[in-house]
Amino acid sequence: MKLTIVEYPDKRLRLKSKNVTNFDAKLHKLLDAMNPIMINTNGIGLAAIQVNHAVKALVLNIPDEEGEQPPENLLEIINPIVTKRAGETVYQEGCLSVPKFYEDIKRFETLTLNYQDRNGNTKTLEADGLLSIAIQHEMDHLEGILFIDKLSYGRRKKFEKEYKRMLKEKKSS
Ligand code: QAP
Ligand code: CO
Repeated sequence: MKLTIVEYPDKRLRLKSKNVTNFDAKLHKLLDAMNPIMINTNGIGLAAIQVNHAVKALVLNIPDEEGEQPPENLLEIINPIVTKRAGETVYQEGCLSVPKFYEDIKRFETLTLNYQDRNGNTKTLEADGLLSIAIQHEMDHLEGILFIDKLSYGRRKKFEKEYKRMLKEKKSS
């Protein structure tokens, strides 16, 4: 399956993703294709909507202490629901769909999540640290929300100006 990353300001990023109902070969193919594109583009998390599939599927691979992302650390999350959230944390986030921009975003510090794996088995996960932040970022994608939507008016304006300039330079090069 050939996938490409959908980039801001593409309107497809605003679609609301639908629940996965069939845990079939088609879903497995999508997940199997999302993992390498995330790794090869230096990502730590990717939602299916970012590769033009509006379904509630995420892949995550948080780098270990050596900064490595071995395949056994891959986390596939389908149909997530947050059941608990607590605390507050700020982290400089980026997004594969908003290349080259990083901004401080406030998130919950810890979460408890119910989700399904690729075979439809129900799972529970308690997350903190970067995993918790990444899950919240990716779950926002399922609602059509980007991290830049959480910026103050002033910082959003500054982002739009810089991003437009970058797109222009990209076009002319
Ligand atoms: C979401 O983001 C995230 O601009 C995943 O040029 C972000 O993988 C979760 C990336 C922060 C937790 C904390 C961004 C790669 C990757 C770029 C990513 C870029 C190349 C972003
Ligand atoms: Co993102």
